[in-house]
Parts: sequence; C-alpha cells; structure tokens
Amino acid sequence: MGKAGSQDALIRFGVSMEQGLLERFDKLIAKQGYTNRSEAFRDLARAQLVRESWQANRSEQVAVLSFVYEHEHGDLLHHLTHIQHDHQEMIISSLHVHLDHDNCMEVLILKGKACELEKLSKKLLSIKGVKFGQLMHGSSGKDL
Ligand code: NI
Repeated sequence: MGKAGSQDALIRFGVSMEQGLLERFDKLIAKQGYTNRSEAFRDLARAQLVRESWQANRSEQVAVLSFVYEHEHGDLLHHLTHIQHDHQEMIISSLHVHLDHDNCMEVLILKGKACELEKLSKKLLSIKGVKFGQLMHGSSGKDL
C-alpha cells in the first residue's frame, strides 16, 4: 500500500456520476472555495478516513475541545484544574480567554486515543457551571 501524503505519486482515474449530482457537487464546492474538483474529492476522502480512524479508535488522534463557563460557579474552577492536571499527558496546549465579567472560554488541544479524548471531554463538559462546549475531532495529519 502506498504511503499517503505530498510525496506520494498522483494517480488519475475516471469517476462516473449522474449529471444532476455532479452539477450540485460543483456548485457546492465552488461555494466552499474549491477551484478544482480533484482537491474537493481528496478532502472528502481524507475526511472519511479521519472519521473512520476515530470510530475504529486506532492510532493517536488530535482534537480541539472548547467550552464556556462561569468562573464563579461553585467549585467549578477547582474541578476543572484538578481534572486537567490529572490528564496533562493528553492536553498539549490550552488557552484561556476572559469573555466578560462572568464568563470564560477555554480551548484545549488534545492528543491521545479517541476513546480517552472522548472520556476526558465528557468529564469536563459535564461539570456544573460549564454552559456549552464541544469536541472537534481533528487529525495528526499522518497518512493523509
Ligand atoms: Ni477567565
């Protein structure tokens, strides 16, 4: 199997598709800023590979967890700090923004096994006082 990435040879192949579907696809990718179909198809393939890799819980994943909370809420800060220190091997970077008088946003860059990242994310987002948050699945970029 060939190694994916920029060093890999480009293979040309034909794709058959219904005219209506292709027209809609072209309109969609133009709106998204693609200037050619090939790059759009490559990105679709990569997105599916990343999705499958998360589902299979294979290899190391990278993710971004962001959440908003009220810093004065009970002992929320204590919990947040405690959990983050207990998982510092998975948190490779963090950013704290004071949004207004009451609200803070935190953004964590995570690295680790998919199921471990999901677990940590659920633990943090379920803390009382965390108002909203989400985990964005990313990729280490290897083999893409
Ligand atoms: Ni703050």
